[in-house]
Amino acid sequence: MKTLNVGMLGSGFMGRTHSNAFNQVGHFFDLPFELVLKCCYARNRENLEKFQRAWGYESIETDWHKVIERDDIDIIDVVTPNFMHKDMVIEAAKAGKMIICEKPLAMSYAQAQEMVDAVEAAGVPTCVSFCYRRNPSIALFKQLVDENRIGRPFHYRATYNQDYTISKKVPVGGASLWRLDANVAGSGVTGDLLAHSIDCAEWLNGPISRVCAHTEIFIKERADAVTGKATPITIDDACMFMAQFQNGSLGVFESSRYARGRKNFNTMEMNGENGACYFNLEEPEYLQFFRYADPETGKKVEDHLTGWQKILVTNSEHPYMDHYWVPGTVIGYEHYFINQLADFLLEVAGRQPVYPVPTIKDAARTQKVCDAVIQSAKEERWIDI
Ligand code: SOE
Repeated sequence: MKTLNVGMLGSGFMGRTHSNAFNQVGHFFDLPFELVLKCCYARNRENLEKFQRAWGYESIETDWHKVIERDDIDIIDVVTPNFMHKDMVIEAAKAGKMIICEKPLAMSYAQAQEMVDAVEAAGVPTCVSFCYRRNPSIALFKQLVDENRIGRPFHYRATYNQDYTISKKVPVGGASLWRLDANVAGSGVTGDLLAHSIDCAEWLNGPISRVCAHTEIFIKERADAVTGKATPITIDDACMFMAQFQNGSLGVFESSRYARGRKNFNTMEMNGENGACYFNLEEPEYLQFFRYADPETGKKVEDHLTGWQKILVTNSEHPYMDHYWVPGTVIGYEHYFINQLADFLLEVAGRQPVYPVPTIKDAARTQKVCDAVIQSAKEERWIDI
C-alpha cells in the first residue's frame, strides 16, 4: 500500500464533501493507496480548527502556499471560492502535486488555458469535480447512449434550478454567499450550475458547436454580508441558452436561483430516433428510459409495450452500485464524490475506472462554453465555440 497524503485548500461545503470522500473511499473501493488527511487550509483559524477536528486532519495552515510547499503532500485538493483556483492549481502543478479542483475550473477561459499549460508542463494527474457524472443513474444514462439505445439524437434539454436568492434580504459575499459576487465567483448560475449541465451534456451528447443565450439580474443591489454596504450585483441570476451540438441535435438549457420551489433541480433529457432518457436529481436513484426500437435490429417495440420505464438504479449491474449495498437500497449525494475520487485514484494506479474523470483540460473546454454563453448574452447573438 502506498501512502498518499492530502492537502485540502478550503473548508466550506465542498471541503466537507471532499474530506468525507477521502475518509470513505477505501471502505468501498479496493485501492492500492492509504489516504492520509495531512493538512487543511482556510483563512479563519477558529473555523479551520473545527473543520480539522470534524474530518481528522493532522495539521492546519492559514497560508495555502505553505501546504503546497510541503514535501510530504502528494495530492492538492482545491475547494476554495473560484477566484483562487488558478493560482493554487498552477503552484501545485509546479510543485509536482496531483491535483483535484472544484468546478467551475476558473473565472474565465483565459485563466483555464493557463492552468492547462501548467498541468501539461508538469505532467501531473488532474481531476475536476463535476460530481454528477458519478451519480449511478447519470452514468447509466451514458451507458445507454454508448449502447446506441437512443439512436440518432434530435434534442437535449437541461435545467438546473434553485430558489435560495429570491429574498432581497439575502446579502452578497462572506463565507456562504460569495457565489453572488462576480469578483469571487466569475459568473452566476452559468459557472455555478450550468457548468454542471454543460459537462453532463457534452459527456452524454458530444461537443456543443454554438450557443445563443439570455441572462437576467433580478435583484440589482444587495447588502454586503460583512460591511452591510449596498453593493451592485453583476452576476447572472438566471440564464437560458439554446445550443447546437456537433452531431446536429438541438439543445435547450435553463438555470435560475429564483425558481421558487426548486432546491437543486438538475434535470437532463435526450430524445433520439430509437429511444429517450430522462434524469431528475430530485429522484436521483431513478433513470427514465423510453425504448422505441431495438438498437441492433431497428425493430420497433410492440405498440402496447411502448412507454417510459422508471429504472431503480440500485442493482449491482448498474454503474458503481456493486461497491455499495444490496439491490433496492439507495446511495446519496456524498457518494458521487466518493465514486469520483475512486475513479481518479484507479486511474492514478493505472487501473480501469468505472468512467474516466474530467481532467483540467476537459474542464477548460466546459469553461469555454460557459464564457461563450456569457458573451452571447452580452452581445445578444449566437457564438461559435
Ligand atoms: C450552489 O448552491 C451549489 O452548491 C453549487 O455550487 C454546486 O455545484 C451544486 O452542485 C449545488 O449547488
